[in-house]
Amino acid sequence: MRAYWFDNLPGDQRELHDSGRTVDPAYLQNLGVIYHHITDDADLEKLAAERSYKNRDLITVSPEKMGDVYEEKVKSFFHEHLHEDEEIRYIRDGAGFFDVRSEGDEWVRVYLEKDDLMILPAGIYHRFTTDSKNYIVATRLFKEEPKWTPLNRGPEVDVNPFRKEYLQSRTP
Ligand code: KMT
Ligand code: NI
Repeated sequence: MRAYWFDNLPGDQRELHDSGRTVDPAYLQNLGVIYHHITDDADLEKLAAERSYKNRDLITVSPEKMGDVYEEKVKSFFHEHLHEDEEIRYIRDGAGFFDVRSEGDEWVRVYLEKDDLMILPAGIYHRFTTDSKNYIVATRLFKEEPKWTPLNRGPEVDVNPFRKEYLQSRTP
C-alpha cells in the first residue's frame, strides 16, 4: 500500500498521478479508512468474524475477463460515489488505485497490491481504477446481502443520512 495526493493533471486515470506528496497512514485513519496487510488466511477469517463480514465474492477486472465492456467498466468504477455500507477489498493479485476524498475535498490516491486489504467507511466519496497493467483480482467482503449500489456524487447524495453520519464521525 502506498498513499499520496493525486496530482489532478490530465492523463489516463490508470497512470500514477503521483504529486510526490505522501499521505501517511494516520491521515487515512482520520478519514475512517482502515488498512491491513494480510498474508495468512486465518487472519482474514479473524477479521471477517470480528466485523461480521458474512459474505464474499471474487472479482477480476481485466480485459481478458471482461472482454469488450472492460473500458466501459473501468470508466464507471471511476465515477465518484459513496455506499451506504463499508466497501471492503482484499487484493489477491494485480493492483489498482482507490481514490478517497480528504477532509478538504482533495483526492488521496491509495495504491493497493496483493495482500493489501482496505475498508472504506460508509458515506466516504471514492472511486476506483486499475493501473496501467489493467489487471486486478480482489475479494469483496460484505456484511449481509451484497449491496453494491454506487450513489454518484450530487446534491441529493450530499445530504444522504450515511453521508451526514460519516461527516459527523470525522469531525470530533
Ligand atoms: C469497486 O467498488 O469499484 C469495485 O468493486 C471495483 C473492483 S474491486 C478491485
Ligand atoms: Ni465503491
